[in-house]
Amino acid sequence: MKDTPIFLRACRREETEYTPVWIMRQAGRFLKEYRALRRRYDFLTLCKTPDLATQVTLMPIERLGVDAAIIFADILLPLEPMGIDLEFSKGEGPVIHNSPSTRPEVEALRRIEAEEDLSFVMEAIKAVCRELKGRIPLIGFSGAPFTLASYLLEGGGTKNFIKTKSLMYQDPSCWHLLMEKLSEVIISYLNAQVRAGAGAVQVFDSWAGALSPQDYREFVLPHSQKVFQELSPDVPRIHFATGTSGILELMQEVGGDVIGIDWRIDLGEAWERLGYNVGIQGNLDPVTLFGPQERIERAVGEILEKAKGRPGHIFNLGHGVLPKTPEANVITMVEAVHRLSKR
Ligand code: 1CP
Repeated sequence: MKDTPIFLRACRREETEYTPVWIMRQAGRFLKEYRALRRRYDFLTLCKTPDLATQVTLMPIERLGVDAAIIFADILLPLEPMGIDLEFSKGEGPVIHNSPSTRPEVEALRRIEAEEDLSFVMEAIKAVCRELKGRIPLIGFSGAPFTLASYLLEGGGTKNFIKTKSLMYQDPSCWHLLMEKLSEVIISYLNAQVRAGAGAVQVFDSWAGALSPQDYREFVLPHSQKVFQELSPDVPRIHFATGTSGILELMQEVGGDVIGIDWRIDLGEAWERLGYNVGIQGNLDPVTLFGPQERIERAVGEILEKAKGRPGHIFNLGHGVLPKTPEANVITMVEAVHRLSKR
């Protein structure tokens, strides 16, 4: 089908005229216009006001020339209706003030109804889709159970995952209860986004690479697998994590039409390990975008060469675009992907 946007065709491993590209965190963070809006509104207000979230989602589309939009939201939003007190302090990271640490506290977490409890996200998705008119698709997203559990238990970002892993090791039944509750929330949240119009979904298990393969298999795989099994098969599903060289095949066992990788692994080798019956997304180091421009073009060319023009490659950064990245360099990258991959 010629009319299906190129990003969706690539997710289904169909031949495309060129390799599609979008970038993680393209809506927020680094755009001048976004930062101007952020001076007037705090982050949660932007997320919870559909008009504003719509505006931010659309900001990078024309300007960067990317092949997909991603809804402006955050992986932590579903935690609030579960009963979590969430704060984004002064552009720093997220902070949670009432992290559960006992079984009764885990039991007390609410099972949410995404369509109602996160209606502002669904309204923004509908509004964005009306504006995009099917020209390019909108990606919906959620955190994966492990990555959400880590924020929940640690109260924010973490280096060593001590509270998270301690719960796994010391009270596995409570860990599994928490993961089961989060999985249910994620399934409800993602399927509501698809009903609202999202044309693809990405599950971010950003920190899964912090686990040994054994722990991933025992404590994470069954829950993430359930999420993928229950996700609407009507749209492509991207499964993303970083630092995945030790768990790549396990991630594939979990599910996803496309596996997202970071720059610490060679894209050609990763795809060979996965096999070519799954798509691959990645994997430029975000710091490359600080320049120089010749190096950006060269690095783009090298990644495209590793993908060898096989159907199913979606170009992206290996992780989110960094806050002070020069906009011109992002445009250089997008143009280079389109030009160098032209078939
Ligand atoms: O393009 C976009 O901006 C899309 C919206 C988006 C997405 C997909 C945001 C907006 N956040 C996310 C996902 C997200 N949030 C992830 C998974 C992706 C990844 O691994 O990069 C994670 C781990 C978070 C948690 C989070 N929210 C952090 C990371 C903290 C840490 O531990 O490193 C931060 C800084 C936020 C706040 C946030 N979310 C989004 C933006 C634009 C911001 C910055 C807020 C601001 O403007 O101050």
